[in-house]
Amino acid sequence: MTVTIPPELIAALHVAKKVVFLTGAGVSAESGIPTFRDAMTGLWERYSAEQLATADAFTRDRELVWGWYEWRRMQVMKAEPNAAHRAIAAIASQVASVDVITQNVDDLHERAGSHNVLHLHGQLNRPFCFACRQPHALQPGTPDEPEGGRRLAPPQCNRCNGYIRPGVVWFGEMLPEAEWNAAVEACDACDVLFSVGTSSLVQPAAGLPLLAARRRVTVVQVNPNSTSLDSHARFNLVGAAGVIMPALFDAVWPASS
Ligand code: BV8
Ligand code: ZN
Repeated sequence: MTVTIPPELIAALHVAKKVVFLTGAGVSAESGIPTFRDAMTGLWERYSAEQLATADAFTRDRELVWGWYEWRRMQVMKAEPNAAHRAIAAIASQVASVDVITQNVDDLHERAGSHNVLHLHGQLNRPFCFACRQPHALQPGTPDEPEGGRRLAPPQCNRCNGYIRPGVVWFGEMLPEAEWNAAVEACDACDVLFSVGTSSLVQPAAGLPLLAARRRVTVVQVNPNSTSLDSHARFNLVGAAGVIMPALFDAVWPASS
């Protein structure tokens, strides 16, 4: 599939001083990580992500929720960053300032070489105690397989004996303040904002590209499907991030590719 990058976008990136990437589950799709709203597969098909990604679900059935997150963490450990993660990391060596803001809880941006990634929704590899919030050090190596394929008892806190919960932000929970403020600041100051692989459904993250759009800076969406951002983006690059992002890098910085 040949990807055409609009010349105006190439020109904008040649002079950009500050580029922001807001990414969602779609940027990890080509690493084999199912997106958040993809039908929940296999063992989890009768649950919806929205149902399980809540403190309520953990209170009701901590072993089911811990088993789901450990299964996801194991998928990420077995996955590799894809060409989209790598292109985003490579762009950081071409532009004065790049901020990567992600809704994803995996570490694939970091493993592709991106630095200071802002995780708005937490991280799978940062669990903490549900009761006293003390961080919990995970055992090295791949997590246990959930027993019977689904349930796994969460570890307990060595300070208060409370149950350890996944290090993610659940629905109804506040986003981490420092990351949120840094993300707003970056979107308020950027010359170009890319929204890559997100359905633009979850708030308040979905509002970030609008901070750039209302300043009339260049907003670029990379997604095979339409989202509510379509009408606010100056460029809608329709397709897979793993195809479009490397093609964009080659079009803008041919000498470096
Ligand atoms: C909050 C961590 C303040 C957990 C996540 C009504 C009722 C109830 C709540 C609300 C409501 N209206 C608004 C809310 C608030 C709620 C919300 O937005 N709900 C939505 C569903 C309407 N938000 C919150 O609760 C947030 N907190 O508001 O706090 C507050 C506090 C107290 C009391 C009241 C308010 C917290 C939100 C964070 C939730 N946690 N994740 C976990 O991962 O398990 S969100 C979850 O969705 C993931 O992080 C995911 O990243 C994120 C967004 O989804 P996407 O990343 O976009 O993934 P998705 O599958 O949706 O889309 C993938 C996209 O990729 C698609 O567009 C697809 O086309 C594209 N794609 C596919 N393949 C590719 C591709 N693109 C490129 N290349 C490809 N190859
Ligand atoms: Zn504790």
